Amino acid sequence: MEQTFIMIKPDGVKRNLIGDIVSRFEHKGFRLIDAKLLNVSRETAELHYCDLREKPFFGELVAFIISGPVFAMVWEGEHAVKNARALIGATNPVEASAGTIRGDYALDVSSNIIHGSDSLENADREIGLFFKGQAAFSY
Ligand code: RTP
Repeated sequence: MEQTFIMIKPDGVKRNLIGDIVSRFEHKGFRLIDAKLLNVSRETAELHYCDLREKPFFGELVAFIISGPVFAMVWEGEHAVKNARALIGATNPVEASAGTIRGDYALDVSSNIIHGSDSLENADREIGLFFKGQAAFSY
């Protein structure tokens, strides 16, 4: 059974979308393993997005992630990484299908509501970064 790391970004928290997004993951069949509301430090944001540090938008992305609280979660299920990415939709909301989270709630790539791990390796790394190791709950 896979686990994936999901984070509602500051725009999603400010727009009161936590309940709807959690509900979508529950209805899909995922199990919630851990969750918390937190302010991300600059150091953690830079580590989280370390693969993108050469991109021209890296500074803007880090500034955005630390601009307000995020809601970090660990969800478990079959093919959790790919199934979660399907619920989330394409990175650029212009390309995200209606019915996906980004397709329904976002207009612009720089404020796209939610992050989901893009591989099992990154899921493990991100869970470790935000939850200091494997999330605790299992049921
Ligand atoms: P995420 O990591 O947030 O789940 O997004 P992703 O895998 O779908 O996309 P990725 O390529 O990893 O990009 C991470 C985040 O960077 C922002 N971005 N801005 N201004 C731009 O052209 C641009 N491109 C990407 C997005 O917020 C994206 O989610």
